[in-house]
Amino acid sequence: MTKNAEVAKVLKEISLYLEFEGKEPFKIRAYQRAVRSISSLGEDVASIAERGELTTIAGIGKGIAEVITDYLNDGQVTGLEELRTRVPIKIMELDAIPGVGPKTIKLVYDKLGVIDLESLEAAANEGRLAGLPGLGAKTEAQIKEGIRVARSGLGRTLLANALSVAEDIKKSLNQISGITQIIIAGSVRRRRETIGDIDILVSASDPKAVMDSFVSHRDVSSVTAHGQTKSSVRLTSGIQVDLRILPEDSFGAGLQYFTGNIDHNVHLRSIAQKKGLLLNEYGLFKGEKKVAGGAEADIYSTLGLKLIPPELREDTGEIEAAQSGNLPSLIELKDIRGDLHSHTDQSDGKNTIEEMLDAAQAKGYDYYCVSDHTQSLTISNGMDEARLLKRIEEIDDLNASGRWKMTILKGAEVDILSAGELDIKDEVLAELDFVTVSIHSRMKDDKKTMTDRVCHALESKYVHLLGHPTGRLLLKRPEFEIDIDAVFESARKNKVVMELNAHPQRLDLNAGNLRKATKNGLKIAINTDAHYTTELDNMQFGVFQARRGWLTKNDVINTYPLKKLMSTITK
Ligand code: DGT
Ligand code: CA
Ligand code: CA
Ligand code: ZN
Repeated sequence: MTKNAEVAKVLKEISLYLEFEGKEPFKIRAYQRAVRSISSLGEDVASIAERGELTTIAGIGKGIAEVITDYLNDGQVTGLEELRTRVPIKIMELDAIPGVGPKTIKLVYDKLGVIDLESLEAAANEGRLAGLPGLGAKTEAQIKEGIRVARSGLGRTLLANALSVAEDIKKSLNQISGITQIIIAGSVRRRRETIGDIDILVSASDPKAVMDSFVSHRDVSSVTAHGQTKSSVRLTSGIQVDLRILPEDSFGAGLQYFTGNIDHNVHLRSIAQKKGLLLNEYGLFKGEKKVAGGAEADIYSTLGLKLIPPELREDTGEIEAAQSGNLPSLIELKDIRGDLHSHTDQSDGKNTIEEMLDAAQAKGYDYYCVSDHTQSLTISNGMDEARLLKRIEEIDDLNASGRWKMTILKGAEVDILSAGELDIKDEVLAELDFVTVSIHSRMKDDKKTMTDRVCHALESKYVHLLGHPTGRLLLKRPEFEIDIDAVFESARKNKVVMELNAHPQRLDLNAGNLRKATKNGLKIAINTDAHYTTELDNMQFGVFQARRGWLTKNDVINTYPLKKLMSTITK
């Protein structure tokens, strides 16, 4: 699926330019829709293009299909190249700043000649934004904060994108004969939410063949290093990949070292020192003698540690836990028995309820909750009470039909209004099996307002789950201001479960908050929030994040059999 993210990025850039130039809204929306559609395709867009079937993709008409073909042919889109020449701004970089969109970009370009993040930052620091029409001191301050957020994420890629790229490269390298080991290390192996670069480790009898194949992979746009033991390339998607060849008897030590993170490595090295040993990427040594190095597990066991799952290796207590034999037994994907947050074409999902249920059944789930949006989310075609009641009847019929072996749970993702009220009446909420509440509006509320609002919503006795609790979108939108400790306390009192939203761009709660939540006695539900059948696959990213948050099977309610699940959420 390596071309999808790239094509989506190009279409996104075109949509930004169209908006920048004040083109017709329908045209802009068409591109935006195409971006969403391509990003969640279950198949490589290049294969679909090869079959000449681009226009069968939802939201892709003839015009956009031609643009995609143009890009796939030579990595360029003629019209986009013209735009970039005529208006030489880094529009994607600027748009990635929270609070900055095409209209602001146009304004600061026209008035101040701002072309990239750096020149925008200079203008903001000199107070030149505040004087512009429609831009006050407050917006200027917000943009400054946005720049800070954008900088911290600059050059990083979502794990989901990096992982699919890395696995694609691994697959093609695996065809070379004489490869004995190949592992994706670094932050990808630790399943960090975002990835700086991809680190691949190989052990092979013919290193030269591996390196030659690597630097000539079809997705490589430039080669930064091409050596015997290390090569680095940049892909057309902009992602950098390092490949290292390790001798067989150092592979475990190299794997340990290049998995990281640095803090974990430094701590491990100090433990080695205390034992009179030396640890580096070639092995664990006592004087001249190598006492471990071929297998990663031997490095840890020789240091008196249980093998630490890569997701925990951040030096946040995992080394101490490994010393005392208290490492958690982490949740696994196979433990998941159902999904408790999903959408259909009843609101803003793209598939029918039957299609979603077929896809959920194919996952082998015991239960599946359909939870479309409610009325105040008008842009998502949210349901009012009448529609929701009709949906409830429909699900009763679907359950009775026996067509699906799993239990279909009646749910909704109910909007939390400005003072924490819910936008569906209690009598109707009472008819649902599982009620999720979420914030989708007024995300700029101050901390106290937002905290009170969420806590108030959790007090409703019909509420079971708080959806995507901090509202962040990775590399795009920071968490909203909220006192998460107060929310956890309210959730504990009111027996409300916290969501770990598995969407690769959300992964909300984050790892630290997950740990804190379970320490506070809360339960978690890992949900995909799927809007397409293919998005049910995102469950794996939720489980990765859960593991980074030290969660065990028992912490997560959708590992429970249905009966236990229902009794756990009953108030
Ligand atoms: P990233 O690429 O920013 O998402 O994060 P990582 O963790 O993949 O970092 P990267 O690619 O710079 O290096 C891969 C691993 O190599 C890192 O997790 C730990 C190890 N490493 C790199 N530099 C050092 C270092 O100076 N000291 C030690 N002890 N380990 C290092
Ligand atoms: Ca890396
Ligand atoms: Ca690296
Ligand atoms: Zn949702």
